[in-house]
Amino acid sequence: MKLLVTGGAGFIGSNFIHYWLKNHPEDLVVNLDALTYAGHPESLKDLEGNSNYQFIKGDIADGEVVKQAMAGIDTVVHFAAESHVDRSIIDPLVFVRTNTLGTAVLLNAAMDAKVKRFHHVSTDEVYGSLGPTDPPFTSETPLKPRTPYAASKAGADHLVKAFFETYRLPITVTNCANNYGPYHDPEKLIPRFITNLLEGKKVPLMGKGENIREWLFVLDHAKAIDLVLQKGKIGETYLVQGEERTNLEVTRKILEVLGLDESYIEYVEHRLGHDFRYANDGTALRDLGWKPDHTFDQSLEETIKWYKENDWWWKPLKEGRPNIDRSAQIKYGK
Ligand code: NAD
Ligand code: TDX
Repeated sequence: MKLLVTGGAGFIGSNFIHYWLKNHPEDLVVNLDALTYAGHPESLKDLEGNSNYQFIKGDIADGEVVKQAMAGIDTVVHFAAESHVDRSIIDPLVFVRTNTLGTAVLLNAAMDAKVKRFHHVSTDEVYGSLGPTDPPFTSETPLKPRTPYAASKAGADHLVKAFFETYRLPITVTNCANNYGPYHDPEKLIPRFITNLLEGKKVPLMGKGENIREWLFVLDHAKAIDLVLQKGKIGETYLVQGEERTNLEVTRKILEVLGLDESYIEYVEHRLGHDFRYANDGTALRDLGWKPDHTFDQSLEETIKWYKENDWWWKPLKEGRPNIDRSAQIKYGK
């Protein structure tokens, strides 16, 4: 099989490529990535010289580049996106361009190239925010995004579905819970908190840490996509479930593993429009045969160990990053 992976230099994409070449060593993987601030080629440096791996530096919103990258491809796995909610609050247009327009450009080229499958990697955030006792999202839940990031991803989800309904492009979609694991950019909650603590700094926990997310180890997400590529129904959306935790529970677990106390928590203001809770009904995927290999507590410990042993990877990424906390968001809003 010849796979085009978009956004393969990012967190989930790089883990997916490692997973794929380990489990399908006969396949060819072409990675199309623009190498934005979130693209880290070092995450794939072990693949240098591997004849089953090719890298193309390019923008998914550039029709010419995409057309060339799509030549001879039978399966597309589309990860490329702007992915950080806080950044989307201060710079929404780049999210619309990459996440929505970029997906449309890819879909168009996939039609022309007559690919056998276009798999779109989406997020549970497109369904909006749940209250504490609401039932989890299902694939029938109407999209109700509340952040510029989620809205730009919801636009992409709609386009993917429209290309199936209108042109019968053979698509599948996964909407996944929050991932964690190695090569996760230190702007996101778990790697930010681990790396701050490894540097002796406090961790900025929004509100009282009461917001809830579901967490899934990144290789279990890769395994879910693999299964959907093999057994998923064309045109279908599959939700990928994780383990629910409040942000305070996640923070306490990281502190416990590192042997630190709660004086390292700095309570800060919520991001604008902070979604309270996401939760997914994973029945359809479990019915296909998926179950995660990793538990949150154990894999979080392994992830912390990875960050301890790989500061060469994350230290340079923390230097000179812009301030995107609530005060910067309010300033943009005015
Ligand atoms: P990431 O920010 O770590 O990586 C994104 C990658 O896309 C980077 O390598 C970046 O260089 C590339 N990219 C950005 N704009 C591009 C463009 N215009 N053209 C080509 N490449 C471009 O993101 P991630 O956390 O790995 O997320 C990957 C996908 O999974 C996204 O679509 C995201 O919406 C989805 N998702 C993420 C999570 C999560 O917890 N991280 C959960 C569910 C779904
Ligand atoms: O410094 C922080 N302090 C804090 O309290 C950060 C970065 C986050 N938080 C809170 C906000 C959220 O309630 O932690 C929670 C998780 O925040 P993020 O790591 O920014 O993730 P989230 O907003 O939930 O979105 C993530 O999961 C779904 C990914 O970034 C998305 O790309 C994915 O679609």
